[in-house]
Amino acid sequence: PTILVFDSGLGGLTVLREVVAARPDAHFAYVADDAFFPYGHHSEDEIIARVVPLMGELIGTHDPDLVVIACNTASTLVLSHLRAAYSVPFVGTVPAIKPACAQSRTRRVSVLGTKGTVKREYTKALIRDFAQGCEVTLVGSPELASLAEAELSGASISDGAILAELAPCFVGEDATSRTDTVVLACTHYPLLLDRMKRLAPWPVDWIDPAPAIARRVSDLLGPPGDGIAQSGAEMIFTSNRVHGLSATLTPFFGGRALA
Ligand code: DGN
Repeated sequence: PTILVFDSGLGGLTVLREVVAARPDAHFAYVADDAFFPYGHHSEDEIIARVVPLMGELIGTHDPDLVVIACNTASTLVLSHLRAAYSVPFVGTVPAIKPACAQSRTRRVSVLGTKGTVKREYTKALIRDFAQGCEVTLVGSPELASLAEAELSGASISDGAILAELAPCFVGEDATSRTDTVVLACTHYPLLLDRMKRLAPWPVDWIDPAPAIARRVSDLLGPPGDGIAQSGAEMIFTSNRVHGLSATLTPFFGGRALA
């Protein structure tokens, strides 16, 4: 099968690596719409007008059996439009509020996403339906996705710049009532997870939805067919920049060179 994984930038690679691990029988095309990055800075109308026709072109080019929208900023807005327009199955990436609230002991959860994601009606509905009595703090980060891209491209990002984006997630003083779970509601953020763990004022559980997305993709595809040769090829496409992509991306695939 062919799986198309789509994000505004390179954050969706944190989803791609899980899906690749779950489905080594599949062929992957990863598309970063970096000409329009960061999506978090665009209006809802602009994102819909950008992504819906672009997806039509990508489906025409790659003929995928399934599409993963590896971007919360887009998924919380365009999934319903995409499903109405195209018959291929879509798996979205949306804030993991339900599992976070189910596991929080202090009943205090923060959702760290782009400014777009945290103000979406979709996100508010997830809180209404799944907060299960938890207090949920929405933190819209203006810069963290761009900082993650910069770090991935080899720039040095200061601790202070990361901490400034992260600090509003940490609410409360006392260990029995303060934030104990942070939802990574932007696919770029796991790229900075090691640094965020070090900078956090106290330890919390970080919820990365990528493994759950990979399971969902695998369920939808069904068991690998006997006759399918392992392709393992990942093709990376971007709409704007010319990357030194292969060097940047090699660590995502266990050092395997990219096709
Ligand atoms: N990676 C995207 C997300 O999950 O929301 C957003 C990145 C961006 O465009 N700011």
